[in-house]
Amino acid sequence: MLNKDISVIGVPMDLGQNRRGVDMGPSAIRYAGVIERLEALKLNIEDLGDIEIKRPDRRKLNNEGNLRNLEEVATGNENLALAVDEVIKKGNFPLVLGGDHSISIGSLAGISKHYENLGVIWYDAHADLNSGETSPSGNIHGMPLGVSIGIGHERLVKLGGYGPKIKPENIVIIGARSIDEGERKLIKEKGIKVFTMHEVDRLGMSKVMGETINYLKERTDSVHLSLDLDGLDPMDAPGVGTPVIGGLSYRESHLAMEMLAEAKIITSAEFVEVNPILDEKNKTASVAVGLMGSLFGEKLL
Ligand code: HAR
Ligand code: MN
Ligand code: MN
Ligand code: MN
Repeated sequence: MLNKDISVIGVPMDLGQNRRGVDMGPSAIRYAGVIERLEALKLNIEDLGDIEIKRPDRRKLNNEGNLRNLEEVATGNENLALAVDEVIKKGNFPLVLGGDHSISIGSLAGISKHYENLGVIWYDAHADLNSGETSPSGNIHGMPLGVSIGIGHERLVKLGGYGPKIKPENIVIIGARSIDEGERKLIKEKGIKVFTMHEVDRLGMSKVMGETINYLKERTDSVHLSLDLDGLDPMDAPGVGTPVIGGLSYRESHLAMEMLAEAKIITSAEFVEVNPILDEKNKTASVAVGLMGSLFGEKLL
């Protein structure tokens, strides 16, 4: 990792989906020792605390236009975008702790204007390329990557005052195994690079990451890592709202982070979808913290 100055931002957001508890993700990750773990690597860590997320009366929330809690999700993400923007302005590395994956909309709004050609690694069981038109659930946490390339509601696509944020060819999705029909179409139409579980099985994680790193080095000037804990297998990361069997292992995930650390290409990161209510003794938060350790250069020997 080139940047040794890290700013941690928590986002207690659960409005991008239906299940309670993911708003406690930042607390669970802090409790699992993220600050201490990174300090042990001789990095300069500041913890900016949590972004303010409104706590509306759940009974009054609606699902207008198949976009659940659109206004609340957008407002929270505007706050996050401002905070992330400040962190980059002062030259720090933003490390964002979720919260459901809708927070990627705010992260990318704060990050992408600082670079000509931001790349994104989307480590996830899902492609998160839905819009109100294609989503089977209306949950905005299934839409942030689509929003980033300009597909979806104006309120989200233009969040932070500009958009789209990312070029489709600057995206690499890793670990996908639950892809909706509309997402499949979009992947083909836009030529988005995806290593599904099939490719991970066939090539192995070492080759997948090698190809990912080369691909992004050729065309981007910075890379945001968006790591959804449900990218991992539910046996290793049970505390997530939308688990999908047959995922990336704990070891594969550490290897991926270690290779990113060696390649020194990551300039910002978020770890999302940790839900301590659904977890087993904070296992998923601990796994997340371990992966952050590897991403920031922790070695076994
Ligand atoms: N694709 C489904 C939907 O749009 C499921 C979304 C998955 N949830 C997440 N995001 N955790 O990766 O509703
Ligand atoms: Mn996701
Ligand atoms: Mn997911
Ligand atoms: Mn979820």
